[in-house]
Amino acid sequence: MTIRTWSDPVTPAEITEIAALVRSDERIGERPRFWGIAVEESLARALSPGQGRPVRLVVMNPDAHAAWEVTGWTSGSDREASLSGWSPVDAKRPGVSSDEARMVAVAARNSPILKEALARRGIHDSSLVWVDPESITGFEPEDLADRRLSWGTVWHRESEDDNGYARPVAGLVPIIDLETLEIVRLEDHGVIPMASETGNYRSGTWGPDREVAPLEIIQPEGPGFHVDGHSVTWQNWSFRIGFTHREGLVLHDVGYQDGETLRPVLRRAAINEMYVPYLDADPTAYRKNFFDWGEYGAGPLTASLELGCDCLGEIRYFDAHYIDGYGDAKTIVNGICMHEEDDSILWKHVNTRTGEADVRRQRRLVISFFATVANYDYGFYWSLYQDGAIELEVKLTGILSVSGIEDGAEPAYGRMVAPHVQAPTHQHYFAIRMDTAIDGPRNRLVEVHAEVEEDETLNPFGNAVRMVSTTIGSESEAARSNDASRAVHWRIESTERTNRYGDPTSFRLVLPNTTRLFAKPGSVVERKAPFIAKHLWATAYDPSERFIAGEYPNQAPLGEEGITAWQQADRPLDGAELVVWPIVGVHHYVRPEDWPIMPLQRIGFRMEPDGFFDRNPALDVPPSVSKAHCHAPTADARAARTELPMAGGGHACACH
Ligand SMILES: [Cu+2]
Repeated sequence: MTIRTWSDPVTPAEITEIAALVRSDERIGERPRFWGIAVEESLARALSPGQGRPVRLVVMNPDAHAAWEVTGWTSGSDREASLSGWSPVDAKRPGVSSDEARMVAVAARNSPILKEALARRGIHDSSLVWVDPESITGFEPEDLADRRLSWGTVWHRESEDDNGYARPVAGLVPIIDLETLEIVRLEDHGVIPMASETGNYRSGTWGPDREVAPLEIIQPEGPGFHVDGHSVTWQNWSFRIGFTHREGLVLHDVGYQDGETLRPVLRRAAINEMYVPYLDADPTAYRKNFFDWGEYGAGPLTASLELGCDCLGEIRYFDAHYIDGYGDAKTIVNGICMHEEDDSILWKHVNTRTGEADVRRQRRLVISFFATVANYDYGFYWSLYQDGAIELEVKLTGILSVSGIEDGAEPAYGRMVAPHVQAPTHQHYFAIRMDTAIDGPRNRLVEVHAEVEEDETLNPFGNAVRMVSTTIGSESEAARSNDASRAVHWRIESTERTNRYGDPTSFRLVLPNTTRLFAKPGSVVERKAPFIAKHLWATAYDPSERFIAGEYPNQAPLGEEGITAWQQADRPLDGAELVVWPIVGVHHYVRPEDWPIMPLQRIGFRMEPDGFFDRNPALDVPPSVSKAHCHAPTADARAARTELPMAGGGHACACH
């Protein structure tokens, strides 16, 4: 049996024993709400497997307008479970659990004033109405600003199994007190006709399914990875899988076995925050700007892949656990998926003189999870490659967050997707946190760009171009912008190890050159998430600086916490325990084809060894051997296939 290590996800037994201790304290009142238990990693790192672990969670007493951050220790080989501290937290600011959201939704749709407003729109069965409580940060009405609040988007379904996000009830905005579950205000901006076309997307709605040929991925000898508890090795890579309430999947201690040496690359990597602002002044849309991780939490939003597996082949799943809003341990069966994928060509050359072809197919190990954030579905796929590269791919799908629109009107800040339905332009920003450990804990961030050689004696033909490297010396310089036209990229260097050319060993960080924020200075969107203005941030590691928008961004004072506040310390970064924060963003100018369900969009980034190795580290990948031949077989070839010898040295086919 594998003994739990410090980085393993919090277990149901740990959640249960800690929640029991919290419940025995009378200050939490009759109907406490819980949020966000996770292991305190900075304290846990020094522990031995099997020891009790430090944890932190939030508990709220909605009747007393009070909340606490509770710390404690789970039981283990060395201790009984215990609580160690109760620190008051501003009761407005803890994230909203799915259970709290459901309480609000039920209370709202049973509210007489909402029913009355629905009746004005011809909706008399409120059981078919959904009210989604949305975070209100920055838009709290002044006279209600000390309450824990939410505002609601309102949706109508034609039947129980209708797409719940296809028929917006336009013009209606309830403001809801999350503690008392009352609608404290109801804005009605006027009746607009409902969507007149179905938004259903399930098989058969729009005609019969097309035919597709079967496709199977078979690994007859099983997968190429080895798993021990939450520790994984694959090819030369090793890492441990973690999972937190706030971030979902976490990768710990990612290292690369280079001969006899296990060389560290990343100490920790996770999606730290997601920010989604809508860029439309419509009264039901302008408040839409969400910190989906800090205001809700990726952990509980993680989809069980039992409900619909999105991986193909030999898959290893990991369950994930979280505390629900009532303080009970919940398990997401198959929350994390890990599998190997064929990924086209690793390297190839044909010697045209001799006709010899050398080709190696690329393989990657993919560790992924999907979070369903109300209407949207986000997949997060970390890939490790045989050439030492690490990639994050974010996959966006699900249902657009739409608004109603008047007859004959044209959407000024969006696109029409169905009759009486428009989808506002919006953005999705993903803030990734990586605690780097390139060949050890001390690293350096270097920005690289291309520049023409201005010295004419050195550049007589005008074509000489330098790559200019600039060390980012301290945090005041560590808010960086991309510029693809100057080939901007970054290097994360070891300050302790050099390669055979005397250069620091390093990894290159390549980020997509995406749009940034357009909202005006001083706007809520601009002040709430200042980190989206740049593509890359860096800080010196501090265990208390965990989340880019701050510990509790829900109803927080705008822009006062998080990375822009931390960086004012201007700590030196050269040789620091470096934390880098790439911000990748999608500017989503919607297409009609994104409706009624959105085909996958992708965004992500790549880290690749850059002087980390002395040469291509994947020269030892053998030619692939496949039983299946990849050319479209002619009838003759099909007949002859059984007689075709495998070419010497395994010259199996590799198409691309
Ligand atoms: Cu979008």
